Amino acid sequence: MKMTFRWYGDDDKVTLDQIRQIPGMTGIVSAIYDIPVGQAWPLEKIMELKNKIQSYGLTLEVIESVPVHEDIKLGLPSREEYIENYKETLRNLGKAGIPVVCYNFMPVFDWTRSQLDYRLPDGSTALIYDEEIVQKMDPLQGDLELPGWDTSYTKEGLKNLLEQYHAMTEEDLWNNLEYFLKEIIPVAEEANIKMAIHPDDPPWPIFGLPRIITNKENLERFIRLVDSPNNGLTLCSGSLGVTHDNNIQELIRYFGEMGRIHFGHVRNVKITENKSFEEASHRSADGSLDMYEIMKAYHDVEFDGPIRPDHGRMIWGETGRPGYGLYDRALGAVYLNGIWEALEKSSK
Ligand SMILES: [Mn+2]
Repeated sequence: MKMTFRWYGDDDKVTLDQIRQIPGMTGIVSAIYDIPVGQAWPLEKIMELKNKIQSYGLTLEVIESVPVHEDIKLGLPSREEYIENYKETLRNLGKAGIPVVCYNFMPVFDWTRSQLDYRLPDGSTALIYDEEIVQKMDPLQGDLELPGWDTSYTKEGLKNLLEQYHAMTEEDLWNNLEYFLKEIIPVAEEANIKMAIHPDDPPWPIFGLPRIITNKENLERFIRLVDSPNNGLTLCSGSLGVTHDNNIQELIRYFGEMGRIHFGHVRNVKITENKSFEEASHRSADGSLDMYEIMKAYHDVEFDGPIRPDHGRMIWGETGRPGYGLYDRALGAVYLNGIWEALEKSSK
């Protein structure tokens, strides 16, 4: 297991200098943020990112993410050009020696929450999701902006996009995903890159849009679309773990044994009622997931890839990007490293 930390580049309030001081931290998860979705990433920019991270004694372990253009998800004729660009990006990442690429296939909206600064009893703030509130939201009314959302759409553009998705079934989305994978996985194989799809967050349909990377059955179906070791998963405990229907340690054992987990997002989440949840500290007792069992599953399948703490609360008066402050994620990393040390020593 390699402990890594997400870093949003030079605009991130959290610096590489701070990240390198977290005990046991060895790797960085990052991306290039100033290239429009769908365009190819030049090798020079990738090398610049990689070298900068290395100059701090850290390794660029994962690109999170190379975003997939909506036209690919919609299966429009223009997808051909965007898929070619995606392949070029993968070839360049391969030349730079980047081992893992995370991406997702969620229509329009990335991870969705109803509130970003919900106050917990101890005074810290966390991201929460209330299904009842989200049900009442209308993205076309423009009455909300959330971090995963691309706010560059005009109202007209968003309306048009949503209409196209509303005309699609889940099977259509599966077909478009399969088409994409059949094009890019052979390139990933040649470039020696492990592709790691991130599950949908939350793992059920929102705003009437299809969502498919949601549970064991669908993860299995995904793996079989293109049966290659380079076609794998980002196992995100906090995304899949917001429903009792998903048993995270079982998923880690099952897909880990198959060698198809290429990246682990490890965080806790507290299920408050059906389809609603609060993000918690990483500690088992603070949420609904058993982090010891999760780390034990990774240990038992001899997982040697990167994992990272995921969203943290805002604590100690820190301000900044919701979910991505320094302090609580650093505590999470050290906690997970502590569990790992105990697993290592007790298994000898
Ligand atoms: Mn995640």
